Amino acid sequence: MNSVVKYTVRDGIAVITINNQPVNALGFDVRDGLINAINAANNNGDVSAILLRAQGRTFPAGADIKEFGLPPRAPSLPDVCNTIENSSKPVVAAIHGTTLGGGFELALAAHYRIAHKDTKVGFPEVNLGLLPGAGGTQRLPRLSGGLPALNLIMTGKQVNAQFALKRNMIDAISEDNLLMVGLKMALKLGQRKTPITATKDRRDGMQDPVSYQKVMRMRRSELPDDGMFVPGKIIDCVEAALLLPFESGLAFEREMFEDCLASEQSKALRHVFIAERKAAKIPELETGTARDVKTVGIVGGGLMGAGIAVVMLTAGMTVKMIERDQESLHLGLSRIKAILDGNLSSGRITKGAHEAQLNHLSGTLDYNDFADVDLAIEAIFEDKTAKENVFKNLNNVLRDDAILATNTSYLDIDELAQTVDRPENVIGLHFFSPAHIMKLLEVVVAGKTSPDVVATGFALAKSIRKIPVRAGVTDGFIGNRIFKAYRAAVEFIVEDGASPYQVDAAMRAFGFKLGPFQVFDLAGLDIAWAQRKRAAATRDPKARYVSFADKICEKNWFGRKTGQGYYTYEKGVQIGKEDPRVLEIIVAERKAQNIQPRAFTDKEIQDRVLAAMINEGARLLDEKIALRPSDIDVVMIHGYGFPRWRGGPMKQADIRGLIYVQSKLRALEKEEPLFWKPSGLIGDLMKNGKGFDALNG
Ligand code: 3H9
Repeated sequence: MNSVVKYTVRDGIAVITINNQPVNALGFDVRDGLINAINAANNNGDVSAILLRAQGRTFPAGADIKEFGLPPRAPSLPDVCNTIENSSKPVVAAIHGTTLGGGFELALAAHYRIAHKDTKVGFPEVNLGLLPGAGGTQRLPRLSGGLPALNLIMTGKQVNAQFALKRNMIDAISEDNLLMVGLKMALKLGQRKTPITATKDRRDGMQDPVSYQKVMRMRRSELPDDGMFVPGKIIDCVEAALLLPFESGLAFEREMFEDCLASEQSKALRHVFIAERKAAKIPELETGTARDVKTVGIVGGGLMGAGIAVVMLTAGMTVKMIERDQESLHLGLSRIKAILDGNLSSGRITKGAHEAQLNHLSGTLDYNDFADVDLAIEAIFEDKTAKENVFKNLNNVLRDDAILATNTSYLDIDELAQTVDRPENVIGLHFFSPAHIMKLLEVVVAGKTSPDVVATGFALAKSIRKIPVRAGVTDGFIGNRIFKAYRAAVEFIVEDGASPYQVDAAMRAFGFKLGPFQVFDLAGLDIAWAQRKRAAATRDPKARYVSFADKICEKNWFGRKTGQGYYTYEKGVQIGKEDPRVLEIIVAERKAQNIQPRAFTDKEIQDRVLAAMINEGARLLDEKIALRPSDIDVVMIHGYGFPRWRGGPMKQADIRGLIYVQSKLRALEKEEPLFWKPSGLIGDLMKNGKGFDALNG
């Protein structure tokens, strides 16, 4: 039919094969080819039935995300699904891989669905701020019932073939040769005298409308108040499947889909989907070759070291952990074991995997035992001299091709690399705590890091299922530099008149799960205090310094771990209570600085925070610390709780418009010139009529 849809006739069966690698996304060519192929089969007197299948690793994983936002091109996906459903000859969909979104909708429109035993099906549209828009919300409830359909569409989860069969989402499972089994079924259906009921006319799943409506009501009242736009629309569509004739339900779904597609939330979520994948594309991959990493040495058995060890063990690697004394080693190994035991008892891993992971773990007090590791990661406390000593020890024992990684959050990796003979083997692998849960990995490329070592960092990230982002060397890399600007902005706001509790509430209303002062309490106020003290000697005297945080620390109020920080924490309770004594300290500091408190609206707080993050992001781009704006978004979403549906700070800049951001910064610059001075990059982009998106490539 065309280069991505193949049409052949075999024993009276029209075999239509989609071949649009890597995931057979349903772009224009595929849709066009499919319509032509179905029509050709219907017009061919020798064809009794149609087999719809795909080549490569999966049946289509959905509509082509990259086409969203471009002018629509007919035929649309709903047209293709309707053509399949209205085919005069039965269509068997033989599905495999990850049959998702529009791909699953194609299958639902067919007259019979047979899945390879390893198939996963699902509707991940919700993760893109969308809903299934090619009949999925109307056809699935007709087959499997309201609740299973709603669960699948609302959660975006993938379910396996066995589950799908039980819920009537598919009709059969093929153990192996899917093509042959599919052909056999097509032949059988082609010989039937009576036509098969099309999905649109089926009611198998809709036998209990009263309880079904109850479920709908329940679901609506259970909707989380998290600012997400699409879940309510999904409920409306599934409800329409119950209440309306098929054609009207389909029209309603289309309207809802268009609303979602045009929403800022969906634009932001689609941006993040693409950004996450783009982040793995870095220049070093063009020349670098990844080295094999099978054995990993970890220096330090604290929370971070233990989390990293779990990540490596989970990916099937051998882990050696070194500590400075027997007691610390025992503690480190016990931490790892506790996490692995938790994974076993929660069913995340099997007994066999748990046993294998423990067998792959060992501890030592002797650096000589690291002679065979492919990669050593230091994860000790943040102290330059201590880390340099670790590197010197590693330098003495590691193989020439072994990689030395540091998990430092702030220290200068170029300086650290000078302590070893082979600086080209030195890299930063900045995990986020807890390392076995957080998805982000900043891969920090120092001045002399070789492309092979960078390529290894990215390959490693893939095998341990992390999202890697390339960063250059600077104090705090990408994430902590922006977080520092975030901290400064909210401290200024509080010193100028807002309470930490108002700031927290405003940022939660923006979409963060925790406000910044809650995060400070969680991380420990003493850590930032120590950093402030270290930086005191080199701080620009013209820079504004907010002192209430120091005053709180001077009382030994270090946050959650001490039961008192900006909030008071009762034993065993995670959520802190507001504390008037904290407000008194802030009021006293304002007086001492001669600051007349003023009122802030929540929007003003959000705008200032965003302006600070965007400006710091622009500086990072200017300094070439970050490769592209979308990388910054990925870091802030996966490492710092920036709401995914807002797309990240740099996407927010584009959504708000650079003129708006620039004018905010200009106004704020009058208050505090050093901090708020707009990055030159913002002006340059504006001059060329561009947004940050133009730099994403
Ligand atoms: C939809 O269907 C709407 C309809 O209901 C209604 C329409 C009217 N489009 O993730 P990977 C690319 S909405 C375009 O690294 P994995 C991806 O960018 C859609 N491209 O592989 C990457 O490209 P590159 C609903 C896509 O094995 C490459 O494929 N469906 C699409 O880790 C490999 O991807 C979804 O939301 C796409 N739909 O995971 C499914 N999908 O190499 C989204 C992938 O240039 N996709 N690409 O960077 C996924 O969840 C995963 O990609 C999948 C494979 C599980 C399929």
